[in-house]
Amino acid sequence: MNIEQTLSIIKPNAVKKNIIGFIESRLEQARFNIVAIKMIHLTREQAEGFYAEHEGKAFFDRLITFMTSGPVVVQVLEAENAISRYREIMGATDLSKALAGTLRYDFADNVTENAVHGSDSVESAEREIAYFFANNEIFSNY
Ligand code: RTP
Ligand code: MG
Repeated sequence: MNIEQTLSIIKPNAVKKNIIGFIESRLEQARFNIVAIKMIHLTREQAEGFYAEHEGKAFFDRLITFMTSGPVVVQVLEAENAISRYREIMGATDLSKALAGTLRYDFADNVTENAVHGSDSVESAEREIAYFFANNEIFSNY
């Protein structure tokens, strides 16, 4: 079994829509275990550090302004093949390309305000989880 952990963020637009529980319910139905969770309002510095790979891109400022516009839920999901499976459930970054039944199809407002984040590789998952959580805040089942 390839058990992985991935970092998930419920972004400010989804928190404002009052659908945190709805998203968590879908994730639990899909057999993800929530093994760490907190709500935070990111500072600009925190958001810029988290999205450092996108610095210099045309959408960077818009992304940082959005991600600091309200509180987010950051969490660690654990499951078999969690990284790719969670990205499938999120759907495409661009709302117009997201498949029906995905979280972004249902809850994204546009390409920037796309409701959820998920790590895109084992390396980024490790970096992103450590960015928000200490080891003793993660309650792995394995
Ligand atoms: P994420 O990192 O948030 O899970 O999303 P992703 O991998 O699907 O997309 P990525 O390319 O990493 O982009 C990070 C976030 O930047 C915003 N974005 N805006 N053209 C645009 O205006 C644009 N492109 C990306 C989105 O919020 C995206 O999730
Ligand atoms: Mg990404």
